Amino acid sequence: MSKIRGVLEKNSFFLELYQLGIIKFGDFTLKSSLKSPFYIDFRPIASSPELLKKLAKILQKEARKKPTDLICGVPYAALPMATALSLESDIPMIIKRKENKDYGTQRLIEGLYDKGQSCLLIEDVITSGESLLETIESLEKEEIQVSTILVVLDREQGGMERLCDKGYHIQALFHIHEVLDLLDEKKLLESQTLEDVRAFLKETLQMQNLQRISYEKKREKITHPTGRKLLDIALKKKSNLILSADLTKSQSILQLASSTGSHLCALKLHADIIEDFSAEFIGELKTIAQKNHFLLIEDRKFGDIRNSTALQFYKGIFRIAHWADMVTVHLIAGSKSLSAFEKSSSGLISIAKMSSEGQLMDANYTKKVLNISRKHPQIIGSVCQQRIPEDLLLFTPGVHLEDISDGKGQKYLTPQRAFNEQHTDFIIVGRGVYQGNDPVASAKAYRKHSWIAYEESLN
Ligand code: S5P
Repeated sequence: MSKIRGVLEKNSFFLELYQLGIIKFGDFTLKSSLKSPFYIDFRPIASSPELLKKLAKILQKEARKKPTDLICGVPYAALPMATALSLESDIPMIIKRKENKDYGTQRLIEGLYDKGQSCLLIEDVITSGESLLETIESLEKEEIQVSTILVVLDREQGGMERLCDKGYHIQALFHIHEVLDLLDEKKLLESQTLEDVRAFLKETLQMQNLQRISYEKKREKITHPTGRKLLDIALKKKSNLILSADLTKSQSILQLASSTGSHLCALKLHADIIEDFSAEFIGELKTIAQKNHFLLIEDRKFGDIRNSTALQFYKGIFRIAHWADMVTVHLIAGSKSLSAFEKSSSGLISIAKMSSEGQLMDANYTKKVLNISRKHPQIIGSVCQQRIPEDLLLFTPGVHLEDISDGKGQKYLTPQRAFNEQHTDFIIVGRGVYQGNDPVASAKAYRKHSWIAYEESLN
């Protein structure tokens, strides 16, 4: 209910912005010299304290999700927005100069800050992301770390993807296609104008290859046989659901696996939480997996030096190497530690950014993990909270049909958001399935919603 209220509030806020004249339709030439049938200009918001306050409140809701030391706005249009957010949140602001002055301190960043502090960056509109990158460069020169970027409106012309590819955590409050749908619903646009703008957006997307790619196309980019097998299963079963069977008794896991198996493309275990783990249990689980056509993932999150990792993978009571089709790995010990897996046919899933509140993987770390993952022949994809390069499979945990939190630091998003905003390939769902009264019905619902979300995200 509160989610619906949130959407309605956001929509009515946008309509007020629209009345202020922030979007104009006609023939325009953008900063990049690209011709465009619409133009967005947020500067008039500075003349409306009321709307600025409302925007600050919406931004604050998002900003609260991740602590930050500083706030900065990309000059100039985002300056009043950053100021309003600073007043709303009590977080100090710094100012990026557009031009360096040739007198006084010659600083590009004004205000009080310390090296190593984190900064939330605000941008009004993103097109190519060029202005954002300029501001980021100045901040990083001062050793200020950009923790999150909040954009008010995404023109959907490649900027978000560019920043994501560079490993930054970026989020937009509004996307132009949603805005067009809203204006259409309120009958505020002529149908010809709508058609022209939609055609323009589609064309620029195609030009830049920004639409998410289908599983069939993805299959051509993934070289590891396990990655391909997973995609084949997804296509055959029309399922991109990975069930996280975080139960502690082997019988409960076997029961869950056989009752929900026909809806899954993979089942994920934490072997070390199973109180009565045994080779027989794994044998039975393997049989269920083969019968129901799904793969097994061990979510071990390996992260030690090569020698210990190899022992943890091959030895001990779990003997993971003998049954796991895929395992999760942290790259914290460096890429050489991955040679522990070189003789195995298991696919590796790297952890590039976690879904828990306050997690410590910053943009730079994520960027390095993704770079290593792209080059490593055994890494089939990554766990991350944002779009990643399309030659990797994206696995998204922290998915729930409701946009909620578990009250223990897990941040959830819906399948729709995971597929449309992050272009995920597979969702990982645990409690959303096994904790309800009817896990089979839940697995069915997640499978259905996620497949629809995947198909929608192709358009
Ligand atoms: O960042 C992460 C990475 C993983 S693999 N966040 C996660 O939640 N996970 C795992 O996904 C987590 O260990 C758990 O097994 C599952 C999510 O479970 P849920 O019950 O919150 O859906």
